[in-house]
Amino acid sequence: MDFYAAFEVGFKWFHNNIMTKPEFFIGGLVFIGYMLLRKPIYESFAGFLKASVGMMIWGVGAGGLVNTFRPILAGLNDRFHLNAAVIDPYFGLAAAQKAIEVAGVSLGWTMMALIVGFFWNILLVLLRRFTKIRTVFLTGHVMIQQATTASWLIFFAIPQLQNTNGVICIGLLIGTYWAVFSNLTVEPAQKLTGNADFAVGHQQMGWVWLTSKIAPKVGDPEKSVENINLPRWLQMFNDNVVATGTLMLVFFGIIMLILGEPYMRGIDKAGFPATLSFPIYILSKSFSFAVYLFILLSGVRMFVAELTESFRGITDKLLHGSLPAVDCAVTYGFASPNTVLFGFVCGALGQFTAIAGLLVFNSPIMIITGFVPVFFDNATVAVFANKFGGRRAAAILPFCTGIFQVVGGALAAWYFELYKYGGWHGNIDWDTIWPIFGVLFKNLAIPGVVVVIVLMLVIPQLQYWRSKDKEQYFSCQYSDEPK
Ligand code: ASC
Repeated sequence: MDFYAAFEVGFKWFHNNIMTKPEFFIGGLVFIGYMLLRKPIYESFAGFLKASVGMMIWGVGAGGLVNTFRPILAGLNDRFHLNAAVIDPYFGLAAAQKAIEVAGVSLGWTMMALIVGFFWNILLVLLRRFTKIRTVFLTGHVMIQQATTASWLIFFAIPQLQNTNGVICIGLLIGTYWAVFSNLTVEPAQKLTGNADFAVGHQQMGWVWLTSKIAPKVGDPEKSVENINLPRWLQMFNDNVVATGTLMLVFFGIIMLILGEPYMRGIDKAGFPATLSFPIYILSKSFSFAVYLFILLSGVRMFVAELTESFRGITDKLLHGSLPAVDCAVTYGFASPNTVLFGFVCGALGQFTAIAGLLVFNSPIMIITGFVPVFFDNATVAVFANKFGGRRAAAILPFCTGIFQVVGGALAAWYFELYKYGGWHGNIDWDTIWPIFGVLFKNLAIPGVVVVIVLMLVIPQLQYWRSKDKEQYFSCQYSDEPK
């Protein structure tokens, strides 16, 4: 066998066994990271195992969500010609993966794009004297969701990029977003936490920055949410399971009631036997959402813990002095639980108002609230809004965010055709910034991608140019005194 034939066999094997099995791909990465950190082989193996098993558990949760709810969403479409999409990154991930598969592209490409993006982010930090970028995005599960949605935007908008060139394009694009937008959160995050030395690496980074700029104009930081006594019953929503179970009971309960018992019996013969009554069926279906989300989150926690440690090891070694950009939930430790709940409630009100608007105006796309954006985006916006503009900002800004999530999510699900698979990556940056990028890709093709990357890279230059103290910019130490 000559070299090329051997290479081809090797590549095919890698493609079929690793790239299309993300659990082993991520597990393998963790293993390599630990080996680079000179951990003993048995620890590296344990890391490989936990990351792989964590991703497999995650897969069980994600599959359960999609399989349970797709028939109900399909029912809405079938009976009322309403195209319903859940705005949630896990539904969005499942929808984008399905669309990519249907387009005939291997899901392994999205994992490759993720790796390209990660190393591009590191390179941008290594060159920070020129790029002015100080942060490495480390939130693994979010990176998977974002790399997958970005892949679909590119494959959808520019079909000639459904190949390795596309993978590089997507990698550069998503890596630039990770680097530039997490870099935007340095100052607000450092002010919030009293220089705890991390930035936000999540799904609402553009919005965190915007909030820190708008909030002082909306309210007074002295009048904080902390001083309000929220009713005790609201505090039950602090619990993920309670919040999700209730939300889904309301949403899917209404949908199933509208579809009606005979219809549900028709489409779900196995799950709805003749002996089971309709109310109990509704209760059990709605609660199974909370079950799958619970499974999914425990899987996520397991593999993210490994991934973060192995990634962080790599970056610590390579990039001393840069900040890690981590999950938005870390910021909640620097605010009162009141603020988090406040954001969730105001954001949910915003979302419900916008959904009512879609109904009133006969929108061809129906949006179903997903737990992750309505809770985590709005809680994060509230935490920063409260810090820089007090309770007025913490009420108004999440409410507006909720409206943008629904309207932007509906437009995006429609334009990028993911309503066909019942979901859209409904976090706020992905309801606003990314759909605009996607429209540019669709209309300008490859030059559109170049324009977006270049424009993003200009942002840190402007930040640096506008900062008064250039040394402070690179030391990342900010006083939290309001201006
Ligand atoms: C997300 C997502 C999650 C949550 C979690 C919040 O966007 O995919 O699982 O938010 O990261 O801590």
